[in-house]
This record gives sequence, structure tokens and C-alpha cells, in this order.
Amino acid sequence: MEKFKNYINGEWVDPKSGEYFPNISPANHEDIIGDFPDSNQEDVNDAVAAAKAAFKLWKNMPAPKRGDIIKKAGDIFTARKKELGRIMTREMGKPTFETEGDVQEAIDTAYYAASETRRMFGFTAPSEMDAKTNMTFRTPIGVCGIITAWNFPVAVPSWKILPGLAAGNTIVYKPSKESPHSGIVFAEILEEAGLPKGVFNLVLGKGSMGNMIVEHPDVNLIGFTGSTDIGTKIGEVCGRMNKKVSLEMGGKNAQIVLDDANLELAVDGALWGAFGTTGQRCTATSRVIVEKGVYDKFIEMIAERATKLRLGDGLDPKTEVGPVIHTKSLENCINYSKIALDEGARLVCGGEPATEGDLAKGSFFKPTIFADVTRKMRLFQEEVFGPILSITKADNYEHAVELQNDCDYGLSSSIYTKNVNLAFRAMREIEAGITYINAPTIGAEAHMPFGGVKFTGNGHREGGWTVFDIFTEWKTVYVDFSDRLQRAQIDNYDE
Ligand code: UN1
Repeated sequence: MEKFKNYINGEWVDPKSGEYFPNISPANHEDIIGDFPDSNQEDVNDAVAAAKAAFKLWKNMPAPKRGDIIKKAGDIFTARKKELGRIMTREMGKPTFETEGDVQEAIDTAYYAASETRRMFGFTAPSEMDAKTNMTFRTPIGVCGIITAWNFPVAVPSWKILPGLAAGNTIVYKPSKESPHSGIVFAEILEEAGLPKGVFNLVLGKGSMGNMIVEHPDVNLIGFTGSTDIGTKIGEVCGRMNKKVSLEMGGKNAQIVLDDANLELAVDGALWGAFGTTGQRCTATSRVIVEKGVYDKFIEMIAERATKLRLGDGLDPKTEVGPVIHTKSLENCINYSKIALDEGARLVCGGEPATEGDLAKGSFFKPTIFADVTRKMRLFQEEVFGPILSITKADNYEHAVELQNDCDYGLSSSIYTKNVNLAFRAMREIEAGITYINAPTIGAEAHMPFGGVKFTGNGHREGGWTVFDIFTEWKTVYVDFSDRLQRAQIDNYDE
């Protein structure tokens, strides 16, 4: 059994804890990927100390020079795309065409972040005094603790780590315990790209180790993607310690389908949005809200397609839908199906684990659709993070938007209609960080702001240029070249 290591201060090291945990493939529980460090406080301390020391040099390296290293990382991600895709599929399950897309998102992010190192614009503004100039600079924050989920094991950490580095910060990264091998390759790529020692550190471990990073006094910022429960707790700690914190959390994303929609297209979108990544995206479509004139037809069309989706090991090129991440997640899907039935929803298809042939070796749940779901039902309100779609009937556009907004989360959303007026109203009236018109709720692009409102986030946006608002602080500089004391707000306002 291969024993993996942490990457701290430019070295691959065994955990001081001496402890390891095994990780298995969700598609085949007999396939053990390896033993990964279950790090302790000492390991975290070493990583943070290395990042703190490296910050002194890294922050002063000219930003375009940092950009050269990040561009190189993008080139290596490109060269290793297929190989890394297979590693990711083996440990988290989604088919290789999806994991390769996940790597592509990291490549796009690398090139974007590298190019931003030649902008990272501040601004100048006139002064209210004579012979004085006002200007601003973006400055790095320090040591950033990055804690991410397993569903996008390369793209999501890249959204934080690469712009974080471009801006001059140093990093302590803890990937999910479900996707440690992807974290290892991420570190290998940054090492090969030529990052100086200590600038990026990887510490592997279980969930509780994340707290040690969050609570460490020398970690200045936390970037987190994961559940609303854990994110909220992290936010509380960071509030107490006055740390900057960016939280990307749950979703309960809805696709609205109006009577005038292209139904074929709406079905394509809902299938991909709901069952792509086995429904395990924070942007996954978990509710479809259909106007009454096409309600029955839509259900008939999507059910026919959903039952034909081919489940299997994501390494098999014929597979369309992979497993859920672990047996606990399988139990969660079983549990939510039971709740939905108990609350009076109508099971259209699925609703149980898939166990035929080789599927019995892994955690597979049939693509599941419940119709006649009403707003009070738990399936309408709670995030499942699995292949379960709820369908709800709406009287008209206004009712559909009211239903869409009746939810604690606000990440992604979508509306299918040919009516341009209603499409524009939806852009304004839907409460979500992202709204798609005639496209599914998944598929954010790396250079656009990504994040949500309500319980989905705490007001930050990753992606493109907006992510630099997370990873930098503003420094405001006033240069007075008058050679005399000029008192702002006072001297220019004498009677
Ligand atoms: C996530 O599920 O955490 O927009 C991120 C999308 C992907 C990213 C999802 N590009 O669905």
C-alpha cells in the first residue's frame, strides 16, 4: 500500500503524528488508493511557520515574476490533464470527461491569475489639497488557510490557491479527506512550476485538522468551500479572531421552465444540472419549477431520459453518472427518498441504490426524480448533495420566481423561456449569485464572479478579478509634495 506524505517547506515529509488514513474508491470499495497522513497540530504548526517565513520573500517578488510560475503551473496542469483526471475519478467518482473539465478549470484559472499579475490595478484620485497625490495599491494578506471539498478536487482549490499566490500570499492547503491524492498532485505541480520553498504547503488529514488551521493565530485568512454547517462555524471562529474569511457553502438551485420554453433544451439542461457530477455540485439543479401548461409533459420527457442514464465506474468511458462519494452519502440519499415519500411527493423514477453487477461494489444511487413536491417539503428546502431532483408545479412566472426564492440558499439559478421581458425580469428578481438564461444551473466559467447570497456565502466572489478582493487588502497612499503641513478637511475650508 502506497504511503503518501505532506508537502511542507519545500519537502515531502511524513506526518509528525505518525498516523495515516486509507482512502478507497467510491466506485469500488475494494480499490484502496493509499494511506494518507492524518496530520496533527505539530504538522499544522510546521506548515504555518514555513508559510509565514516564506511570505517575507514571496510578497516582495515582482508580481509578474510570480505570474510566470503560475503560468508554468498552468502548462503542467495541461500536460498532466488526462493522468490527473484519472486520479481524480478514481478517488471521487465522477467520469473522466468531467474530471478533465475540472482540470481545465484550473488551467483557465492559472492563466487568468498569471495575467492578472500584470494588472492588479490600484487607482489614483485627486486630492482635496494642492500639491498632494492620492493612490492605492492592492497588497497581499499573509498566510492563507485553504480548506476545500472533494467534488471539484482541483478546480475549486485552484480558484483560491492560484490567485492567492498571484497576489503574493502564501498558502497552507488542506484538501478533503475524500480527495487527498488530487491534493498531492496539485502540490507536485506547484513544486515543479518552481515555487520557492514554504510558499505552498499541503497538510493532509481528517476534518478536525481543518480547525487547527482555522484557529492558528498565524493564519491570516481562511478560504473555505464546503457545507453551510461547517462554514458557519469557521465564520464564527474567524469573526472572533478578526480573520478575513471567504465562505462558499450550500445550494438548493432551481431551474424554472415556463410554458413557452424549448422543452427539449430544458430537459437537456435539467438532466445535466441534476445528474452531472451525480448531483454533487454546490451548483447542482436540485429543484425544477415548471409552469402548469407543460408540467406533465416535462415530467414525462425527463423521466424517460433519466432512467436511461448509464451508471458505472467513471473510469469506464461509457459511464454517464458515477457513484456518490461514500456509503454515508448513499444512506443520505435513501433517507431523503423516504422523507420525500412520507411527505407526499410522487416518486417518478429511481429512489433506491443501484446494485446490479459491478455497481454493488460501490456507492451507486439511481438518478431519482420526485414530482408534486411542495414548498413546505424538506426535499424542496434542504440540500441533499446527491442525484435527487424535485419537481414543483407553478401557476405562472411570478409564482415560479416566488417558489425559487423561497429557500435559504442562493447560489445558482436558471430560467428557460423565449420571452425576453420575463428573462430580464428573472435576472433582476431571482435571489441568487448566478442566473442562467436557457442554460442549466451548472457550468460557471473561471473568469466570472462565482458565489452566492443568503446562506450560500458571506458576500465574497471567487473567479476572475473579483477573487482578488478576497486575497488582497487595499493600501491607500497620500503623497504631499507641498513642503508644508496641509490639514485635510480644515485648511481648504477656511471661512
Ligand atoms: C462546486 O460545486 O463547488 O459551475 C463548484 C459549476 C462548476 C463549479 C462548481 N464550474 O458547476
